[in-house]
Amino acid sequence: MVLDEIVISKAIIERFTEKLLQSTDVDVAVVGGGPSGLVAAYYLASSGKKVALFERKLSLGGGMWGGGMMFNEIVIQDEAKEILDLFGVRTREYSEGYYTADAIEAVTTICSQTVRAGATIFNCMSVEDVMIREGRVTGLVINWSPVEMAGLHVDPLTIAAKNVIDTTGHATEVLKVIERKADMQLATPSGKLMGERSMWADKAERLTIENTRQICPGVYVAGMSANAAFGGPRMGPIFGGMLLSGRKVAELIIASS
Ligand code: 48H
Repeated sequence: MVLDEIVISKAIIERFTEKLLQSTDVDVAVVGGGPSGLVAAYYLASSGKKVALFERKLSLGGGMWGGGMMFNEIVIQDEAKEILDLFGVRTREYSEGYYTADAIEAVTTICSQTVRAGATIFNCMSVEDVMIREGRVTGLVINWSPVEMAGLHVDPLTIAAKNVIDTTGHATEVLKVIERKADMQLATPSGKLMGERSMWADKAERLTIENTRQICPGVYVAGMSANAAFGGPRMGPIFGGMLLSGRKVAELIIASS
């Protein structure tokens, strides 16, 4: 067989365009491909929702690759073990209620299962704005991350989404845009972004689940972003809360539709 570079190019362009066109109108748009976003996308796609996930970086996985301080092992607690079991990520008990998993196995396995469940993942794409109609967020404004990084003046494209999930981690990027540009109250005690507090693993892990909810019409918040939005503390390198939060936000969206 003689390989033809033009066939290769056309295959990529056509197949990618198919994915992008199919994602111009989705049930759920997930912003951020860290553990909470990936898990949310997995459960939503598994339940039959049309899901697109946008990740700024080339690689998915967010803060999970590096475990704690680049020691690439993660810790999860008892309650989250069933989620890693479901994905097929192997765990080892460290002491009662604490389990470890290889960070690389966790990221790659969760990512692969999420794509196979039917979620469409766009890497190297950043969400820079939202679309609002009649007091509800109805879509996202997206652009290539290298455009953002180079500061190029290139206009973005837009996709429609019945629900948006901010799983952008510490940065709460979608919520920051909403706070800056829209006259919208967030469902926090102050109506504004509260900001993340200092490390307290036990409290933070519980609050991550509690703070996983709809935060304004059309937008849910999950993962680290939920704690940063509601003024909760950080938890350090324990990832059970992120997995449980991803599952909870998916359940909330499934129950509401
Ligand atoms: C597209 C974006 C945008 C944007 C950001 O940080 P993450 O891993 O998020 P979580 O909440 O799933 O997990 C948090 C965890 O990794 C962590 O940091 C912990 C447990 N910290 C504890 C502590 O004490 O420090 O992933 C968020 C992802 C990243 O990959 C970003 O690149 C991406 O979102 N992202 N993608 N458009 N505007 N903003």
